[in-house]
Amino acid sequence: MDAARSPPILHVPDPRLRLRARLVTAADAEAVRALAPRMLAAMYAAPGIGLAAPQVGSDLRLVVMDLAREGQPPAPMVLINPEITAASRETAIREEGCLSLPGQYADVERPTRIRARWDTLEGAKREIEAEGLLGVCLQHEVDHLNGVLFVDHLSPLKRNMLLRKLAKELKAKPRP
Ligand code: K1U
Ligand code: ZN
Repeated sequence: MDAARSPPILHVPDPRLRLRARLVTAADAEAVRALAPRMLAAMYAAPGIGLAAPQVGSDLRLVVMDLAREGQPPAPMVLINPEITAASRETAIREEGCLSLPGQYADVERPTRIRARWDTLEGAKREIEAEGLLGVCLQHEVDHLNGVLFVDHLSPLKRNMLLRKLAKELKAKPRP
């Protein structure tokens, strides 16, 4: 898929980022097959390691990710109806970014280990235990499907500082 044809990524405060996405059903199969490669193209072009459908204005519970390290072959993942089914009581703090809040980063506290399940494009069921960047990215993307942004995990003071900084930067440098 040509990155030039990838959909634009919505930025905060676009209200579509705050909507709860709906479950993908069999009737959505064609839409998902069309959207997933376009989302991957948008994610690679950004660049990022994940992208959720609401970030491109879709209401589907659909996520793409690629956590391959630099120099490694691409490892695109398409996750349909992903769910976090268990989370550790233990938490860890890790820096996060978000393609809908470009240039903004903050330390976020989340469960260290999770179990997640989803359906694949081929209709198979996947279930994994994840920690580290994979665990954080899965939690971040499932949050997007529920209208939650990483800033919602910060104190009101930190969140408002970051949102004000973003608004100032986006005003100074509007998208072409
Ligand atoms: O969902 C998103 O907004 C994508 C986001 C995913 C994410 C990053 C870090 C922690 C949790 C979730 C990003 O991809 S931000 C950009 C980024 O992390 C990155 C960009 C280029 C190279 C490596 C990482
Ligand atoms: Zn994000």
